[in-house]
Amino acid sequence: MTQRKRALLTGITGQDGSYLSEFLLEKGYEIHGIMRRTSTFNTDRIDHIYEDPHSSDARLFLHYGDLTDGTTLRRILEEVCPQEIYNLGAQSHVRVSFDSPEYTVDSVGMGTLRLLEALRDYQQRTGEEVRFYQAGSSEMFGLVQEVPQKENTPFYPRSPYACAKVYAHWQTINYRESYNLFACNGILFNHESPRRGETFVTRKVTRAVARIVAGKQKKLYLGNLDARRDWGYAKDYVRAMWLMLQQSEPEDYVVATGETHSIREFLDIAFTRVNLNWQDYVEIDPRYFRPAEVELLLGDPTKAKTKLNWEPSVTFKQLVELMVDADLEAIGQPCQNGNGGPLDHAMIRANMTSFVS
Ligand code: NAP
Ligand code: G4F
Repeated sequence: MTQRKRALLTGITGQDGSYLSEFLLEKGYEIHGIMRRTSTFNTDRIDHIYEDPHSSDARLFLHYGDLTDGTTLRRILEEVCPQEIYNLGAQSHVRVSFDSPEYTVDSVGMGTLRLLEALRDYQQRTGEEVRFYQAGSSEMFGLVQEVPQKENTPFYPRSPYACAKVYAHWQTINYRESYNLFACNGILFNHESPRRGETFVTRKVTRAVARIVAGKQKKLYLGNLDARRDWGYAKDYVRAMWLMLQQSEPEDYVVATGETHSIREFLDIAFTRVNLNWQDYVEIDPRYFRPAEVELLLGDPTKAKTKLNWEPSVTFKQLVELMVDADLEAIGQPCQNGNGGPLDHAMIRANMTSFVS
């Protein structure tokens, strides 16, 4: 009987970790995820696929660990003996990285190095190949040196987070070249979903739209509305991660849609979905400005399309609308994707009034 493949994921409780776990389970993998111990449950995104580990059918296992704790990472690697590692764990919020630069760099930069070191020793000792995926970011392009950005576009990081991702990127290449590791960098542009963290701008907007409709929120405070991002759908992007590790040679890939849109365009589609005008609700709060901003990101996914045969399946408008609909549904409001007609403007106003009173 052929043994099923085992994958080890850091960041399994995050947006991408949850989608990648679903994807790998469908492919027949056994999944081992590293999660942080927290005082309240942090497994919402994976609860639906979690099975009692005592069950003989269980294929998803969780291990307590932290990217800042190299001993534990090493121990888990030795225990699990995976064929593939996906390093998705990170303090991934760019604005927060300005407030907590040391911790961000420790988890993102040093965390990757700790994993690579553990992997290098493991592979040397056992002779078993373990394929490694590093979750790189378009933030590394920062003050962009070329439009659109490709695999060989020079980096110009503009935050502690992006500097740490650049460090992790080059360490991954360095370990590939020095120790013959099968290690790939995915340079992923922004990807979103209903599982996106609530403080990233897309989810902040779609969640606010639903709360405004439900009368639970009156205003939405945002920062720079002129920034442009290449936004795709997270489910598509985890497929690209897996594809990278199935190739004959380890290489680095840009994963993007090849379209860029401003926050204003995102707002337009999100509020129009519920027949509202965003200008009536959005206010600027300078505390959401960043000490250094990344104004424009636009990726060139040609290499991923040709070599991985990867394509995004969701358009920008579909992405915004599916996120709005999911947040409406979560808050118990009728959404646009069912058989109901457009939302009733009067009902929204009524809800607002009841909130105010
Ligand atoms: P996310 O939702 O913020 O998830 C981050 C994950 O990392 C969570 O599981 C989090 O655990 C975990 N984590 C945080 N600090 C950790 C630490 N010290 N040790 C171990 N785990 C830690 O991020 P995502 O959107 O899924 O992104 C996945 C990866 O891709 C990240 O590395 C991110 O930087 C990178 N990336 C994301 C995008 C994007 O647009 N989403 C684009 C490019 C690159 P908790 O649940 O306990 O917080
Ligand atoms: O949604 P954001 O916080 O995402 P950002 O900074 O682009 O980073 C995300 O994508 C990266 C890939 O390029 C990942 F590596 C990273 O881990 C993360 O997932 O902000 C997007 C833009 C920024 O220009 C920001 O200044 O939206 C602008 N923005 C305007 N108002 C805001 C807000 N961002 C946030 N988070 N909150 C606001 O109120």
